[in-house]
Amino acid sequence: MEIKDICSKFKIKGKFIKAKMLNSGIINNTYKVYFQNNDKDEQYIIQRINQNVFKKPALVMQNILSISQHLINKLKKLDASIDRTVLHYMLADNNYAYYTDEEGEYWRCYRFINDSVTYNNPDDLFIIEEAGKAFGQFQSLLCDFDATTLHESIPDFHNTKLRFTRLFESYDLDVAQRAGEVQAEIEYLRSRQELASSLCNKIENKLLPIKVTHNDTKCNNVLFDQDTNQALAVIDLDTVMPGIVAYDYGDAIRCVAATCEEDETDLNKVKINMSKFNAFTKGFVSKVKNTLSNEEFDSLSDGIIVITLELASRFLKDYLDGDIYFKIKYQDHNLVRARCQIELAKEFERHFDEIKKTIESYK
Ligand code: GN1
Ligand code: MG
Repeated sequence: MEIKDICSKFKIKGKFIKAKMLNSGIINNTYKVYFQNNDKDEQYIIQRINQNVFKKPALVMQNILSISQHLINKLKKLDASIDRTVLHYMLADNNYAYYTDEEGEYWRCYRFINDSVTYNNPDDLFIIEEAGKAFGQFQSLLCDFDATTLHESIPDFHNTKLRFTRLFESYDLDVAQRAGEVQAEIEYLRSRQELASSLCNKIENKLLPIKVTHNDTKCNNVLFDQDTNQALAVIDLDTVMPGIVAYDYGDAIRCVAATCEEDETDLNKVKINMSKFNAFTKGFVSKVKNTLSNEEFDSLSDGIIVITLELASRFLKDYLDGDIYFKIKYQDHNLVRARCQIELAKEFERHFDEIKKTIESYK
């Protein structure tokens, strides 16, 4: 089905002009579509939800709508504008916030926020601090949302303990005959298994509270105003689920403080930029500090390493399974990604004391 035909299933006003595929994200397919409505140019985002990853897309949409409504209510109470700070989903003809095509694919559509931009790997510390504030505010606005009412869109998404077990199972099974190439990586991850399990253990022992978490806190999931660079909205709410704050904070730092892309091949370039780490942490903590317990605060630094180890284990498992989960651009892409994340985890370990002190200093 053409994107134009998909658009016609949603209650979008005006005339379809064109569609452009966007290359962000390694899970869903995303298009920007251009409409003309009474001489005004209007843009929307159309996305096909990846059902290999999200088994129950309708429930994912239910999560997104209830979270968005909560954000809208809270922002209104704060007298903040909701026009550009929350995504507004378009209803399909059947009044659902998604359309299912003949092949059973799920599509959704939301209004593109005017004059907004995203940044993959920004260097500007103002932008990074803004990203920290955006994810911190997201967390604090949702701290009174009952997380148990959310559908677990990907079960055990951040169950790092289980992720490790599954990695070692894939290694033993070796369906793609690649185990021979990953000895060093497996050895390193085995040596970090206990550390990687530490936050799961705290959850099991009820030392960390379960809250609403975003679970994909990459910088490019924040929209910024293109003129002022102020953060506007947090996007990509597919993986909003019950979780712990340390994973959201950790994942953001993993992404924003690295000096390279997630799939850097030259491991000498995999470093942490402490100024970027500082800027994000300052913004994030300023928004969450009144909502976190001491235990939660303490877990933030661990979150950085644990999530990096977790992603390394996921990339490596996918490589061993024959690349069935993440989209790849070349044959060894998942192995390259895993190696890069392992190097990054080592970097975080080397800077751990400084990281801990900095977080404390913003408390
Ligand atoms: C995936 O597709 P994207 O970029 O939104 C993944 C995240 C990973 C990320 C790594 C549902 O997110 O968990 O951190 O790739 N999302 C899912 O780039 O698996
Ligand atoms: Mg995502």
